[in-house]
Amino acid sequence: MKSIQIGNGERKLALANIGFAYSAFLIGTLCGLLQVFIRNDALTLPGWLDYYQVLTAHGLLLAIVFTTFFIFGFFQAGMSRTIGSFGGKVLRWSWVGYAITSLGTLLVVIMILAGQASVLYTFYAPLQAHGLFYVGLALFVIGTWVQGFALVGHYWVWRREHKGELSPLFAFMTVATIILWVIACLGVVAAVLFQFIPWAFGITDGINVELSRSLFWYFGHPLVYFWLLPAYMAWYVVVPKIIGGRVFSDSLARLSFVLFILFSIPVGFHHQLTEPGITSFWKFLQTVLTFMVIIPSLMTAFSMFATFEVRGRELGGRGLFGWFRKLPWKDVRFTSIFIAMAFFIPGGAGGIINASFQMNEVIHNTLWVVGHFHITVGTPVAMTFFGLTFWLVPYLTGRVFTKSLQRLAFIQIITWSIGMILMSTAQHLLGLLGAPRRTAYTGYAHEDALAWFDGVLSNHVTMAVGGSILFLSAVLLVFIVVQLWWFAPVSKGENLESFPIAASDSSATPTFLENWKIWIAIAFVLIAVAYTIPLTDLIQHAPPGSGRFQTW
Ligand code: HAS
Repeated sequence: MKSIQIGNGERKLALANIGFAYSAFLIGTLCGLLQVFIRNDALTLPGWLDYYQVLTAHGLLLAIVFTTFFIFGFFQAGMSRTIGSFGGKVLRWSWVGYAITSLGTLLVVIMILAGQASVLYTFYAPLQAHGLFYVGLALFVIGTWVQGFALVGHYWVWRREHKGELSPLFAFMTVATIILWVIACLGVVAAVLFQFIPWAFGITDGINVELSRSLFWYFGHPLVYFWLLPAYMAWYVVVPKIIGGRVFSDSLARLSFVLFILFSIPVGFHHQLTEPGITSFWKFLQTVLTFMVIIPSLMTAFSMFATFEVRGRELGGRGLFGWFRKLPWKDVRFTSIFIAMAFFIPGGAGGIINASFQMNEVIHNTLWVVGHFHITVGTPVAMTFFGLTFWLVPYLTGRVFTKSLQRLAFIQIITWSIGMILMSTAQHLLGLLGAPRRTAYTGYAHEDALAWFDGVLSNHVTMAVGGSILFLSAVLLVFIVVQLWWFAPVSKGENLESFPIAASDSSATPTFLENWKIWIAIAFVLIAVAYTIPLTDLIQHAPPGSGRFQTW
């Protein structure tokens, strides 16, 4: 099928988002490299740079800035491809949103560089950053809302013009992800506007610490699905096209996204299982809901295996696993995302361990959690984004993903995988032995604690070697992006890169799946059940507000 090329306005917009994402990626990964060397006692930072400053920049630039900007670039390109070119209004508002998000990011980064905000990406009170750091965070969220609402507006116009029709799967999933994001952000917006900003500017004296943490995690857990769902969009909609297949089940795909809207939010307490201010009943309830949010991921796993098997058998694969060999392993756009999926099997299993109350006691606040998020957001999500980058940037710049760049892309994904296996395995094992997260190098003058440094894999050297390979891989990726942006040959005619969207048969899909009012209403009911009483409790029985602490 000849590809529908993207309008010039959306092209520039998507490129602006992706460009911002990769700039943050490069600086963020450099900060990651510094982390592993400091923990290994191989590096001492100069006096003007602090471990927690670097860690804050690392977390924010990679987990928040890289992901969010990339996601919006992907959404904008895909929405224009599936439901048509943006009108002038959508485009204008998207640029306004982009400008606000960028301004917020710059403010946050300036505050971190100035040494005024070494509070890590969770910005837990009573650590206190400069007030402008929180203003920057608020602007960041507002900017994403504006960009998100512009896309929803575009979708709304399409639905008005296609009454009674289900929207294309990509558009459905984009809107579901934006709904999830907007509802999730309500928690962090409340904390930033009503607690942190007045406190940081001296308008209020104290802060209710437990309330601020609970509002953060109300946001913090669905945040991980805001990262994951665009990756799932690629798995459901892009990958089947790349391998020459179809979406396995349109209704299953839509249902899994609806389940994320329902169950990803009322679960934040599973990040606070060790905190005393919340009674065990509410922790239990939110843990049960956490197990519900695992279901759509299991549905996704089933759907992916089915997609691969159906396609592999169409290509002549025989026997139990013959179909597996028929998949297009030489196509890096597929292989990268397949490896990303494979990483999510241990990543997801680790999540189930974390969510289990007794086991959480063992791993909470240890390096295990750092290992967990590097094989969830750091590989399944990030490597899916790399896999998308390989064709999305040429699609937007009109250049060719040449054979030599494809070879480099293979080296990039393999080195990323090796680096991640080494680093995250060491982190998981060190965490099980009790090594704390968020701590610079320390001698731990006790022989049991020193054993952390001795294991074959469970040592800080392995972690540093993995981290170094990851950094080299990141530099290679940025090199590929630069080539695809400015230097690769310009494509002509049949060489033109297309945006792969697989056919999805929605003839048997129930239309109520696209009745957003039902899902938003149920989501709010579940949130009210899970949060009203414990949050009221935290407000009514609040201890005296905490003062400001700057420990750096
Ligand atoms: Fe998590 C902590 C529980 C998923 C990210 N998580 C974190 C933190 C981050 C994070 C950043 O309950 C640290 C936050 C901080 O700074 O303190 N997590 C879960 C659970 C899931 C889960 C139950 N997490 C994610 C995802 C993330 C992410 C996704 C980012 C994108 N997590 C927790 C808990 C904590 C936590 C506690 C707090 C720990 C503590 O005490 O601090 C589930 O959603 C996971 C379900 C997933 C699956 C996997 C399905 C597999 C699929 C792949 C199929 C593969 C195929 C390929 C088809 C059940 C879909 C075939 C391949 C072959 C090789 C054959």
